[in-house]
Amino acid sequence: MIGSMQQEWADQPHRRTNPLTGETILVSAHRTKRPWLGQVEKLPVAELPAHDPDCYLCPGGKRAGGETNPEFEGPFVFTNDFPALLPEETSIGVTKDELFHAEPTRGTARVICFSPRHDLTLPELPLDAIRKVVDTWVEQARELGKEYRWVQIFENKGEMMGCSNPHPHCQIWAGDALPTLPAKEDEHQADWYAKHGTVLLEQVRDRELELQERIVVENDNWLFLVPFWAAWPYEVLLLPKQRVRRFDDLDDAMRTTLADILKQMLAKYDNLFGISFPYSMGWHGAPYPVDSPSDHWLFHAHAYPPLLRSATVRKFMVGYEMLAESQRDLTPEQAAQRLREQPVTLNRTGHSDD
Ligand code: H2U
Ligand code: ZN
Repeated sequence: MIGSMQQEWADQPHRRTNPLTGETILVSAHRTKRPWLGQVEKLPVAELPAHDPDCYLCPGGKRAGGETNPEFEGPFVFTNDFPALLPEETSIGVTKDELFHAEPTRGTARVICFSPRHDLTLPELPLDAIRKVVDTWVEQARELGKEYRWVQIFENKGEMMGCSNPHPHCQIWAGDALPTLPAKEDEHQADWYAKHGTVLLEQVRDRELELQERIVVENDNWLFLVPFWAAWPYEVLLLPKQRVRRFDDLDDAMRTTLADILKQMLAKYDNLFGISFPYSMGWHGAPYPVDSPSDHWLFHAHAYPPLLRSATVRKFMVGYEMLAESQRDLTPEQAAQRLREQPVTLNRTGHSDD
């Protein structure tokens, strides 16, 4: 019985399979006792001004593309000045080469500044401001989903995750192709649906609600859990309690409760090591167009933080991970417990909310 395996899992190496991707990870929790003489990360700079005149994401900021940002008051969306995808048709055709396959692709990229405040991350914003960010995600997904098959909304937070600017923001890359990871998730969810007639992630959610071993925080409409198959130490998965396929399906109540649970989960992250917690977080829903087959899909978000043991000790996905498969030291159950113990409001001081 899975519910009683916690101790064995913590003591003995084993492998777990991610049903969304088919990938397997190695769990070897007994290794956390080993001595550490490795890299110590520098702590992120704590104090930021509410407005930075040199910031290209602040109201009135000058961007690399030559434009000046308006004096925005809520979330502000603009087309990325260095987009990885371009909307124009290209002259590239599909190569008829089995060994060197290439194909054209179209798309666009945007940036969303969460708010005019240079210094307030998502969990530090008031609830109504986070709700506006949620509304912006929904609007953007809807709009771009009319033209593109996949709309990837994601946030890189913190220098450790390659974030270029501390002004809280996220990115959208939308394109006509279904990228590798969502394509795997689509395939595995479709296979599950064909085999069982149920929705894979709804089954996971219901089991987790029964077991209460890996759930971190929940409210009326949502829950955050550390997935059974998590690869990153404090990786979490957000699932809805209702049948939601994509951003488009979120009603008024679900948007408000989404803002609320995000604020709580991200505050827990910050509280864990007493810093503004770095991560990459992003949203996955059924591919567009909205009328494509999506009964097998459940909307969700993944967050992948790089930290392992403290504000300064990070997990490297190197060596075995690059050459064999992902490996983790802490069990997902231990990670869930540590996150569960954290308060849902920020402990960190030093920011005024005015
Ligand atoms: P990241 O910090 O997650 O890299 O996001 C910042 C994005 O902002 C990045 O994709 C874009 C970069 O291309 N950007 C602009 O569009 N205009 C600018 O003036 C600078 C940065
Ligand atoms: Zn700024």
